[in-house]
Amino acid sequence: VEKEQTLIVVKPDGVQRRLIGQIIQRFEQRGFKLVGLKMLQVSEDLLSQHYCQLTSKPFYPRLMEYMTSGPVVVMVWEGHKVIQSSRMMVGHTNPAEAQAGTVRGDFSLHVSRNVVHASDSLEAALREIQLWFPGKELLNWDCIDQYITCE
Ligand code: DAT
Ligand code: MG
Repeated sequence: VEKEQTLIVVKPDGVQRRLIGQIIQRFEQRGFKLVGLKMLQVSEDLLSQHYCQLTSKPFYPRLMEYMTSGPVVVMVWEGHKVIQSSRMMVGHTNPAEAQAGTVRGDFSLHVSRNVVHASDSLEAALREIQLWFPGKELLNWDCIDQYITCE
């Protein structure tokens, strides 16, 4: 059974717009397994570590402001090729270029309010999961249909 995991964050605009349920539904429907979930007001410290590769970008201050403007919902999803698949499900960083059928392509218009985060590589996923879910917060549970979705 494939144990690949990725970090998905419903950003403050997604929470404000009551999109949490629809986003979770897409990942459940696809067949992925939820192994961690929490709602929090993210600290600037955690966020600066999360976006450490972007600190020199001109949009970085606005990104920090946006991401700390309200609560977020952060999740870890597990399953076969979940990192690549969830990037496809989330869509292009800029919603104007995101395909219909993706979260960003269906729910957003502008890159500075793009509803959701998804880890972009195995290294990023490992790093981000460790950052947002330190210790032993993730659950290891058996899903009865995992022979369908994970092998
Ligand atoms: P992604 O979220 O698709 O992985 P990223 O890691 O390059 O994209 O950037 C992280 C976030 O920063 C992105 O979701 C929205 C914001 N961002 C990226 N490029 C931007 C830009 N040109 N203007 C404003 N915000 C931007
Ligand atoms: Mg990214």
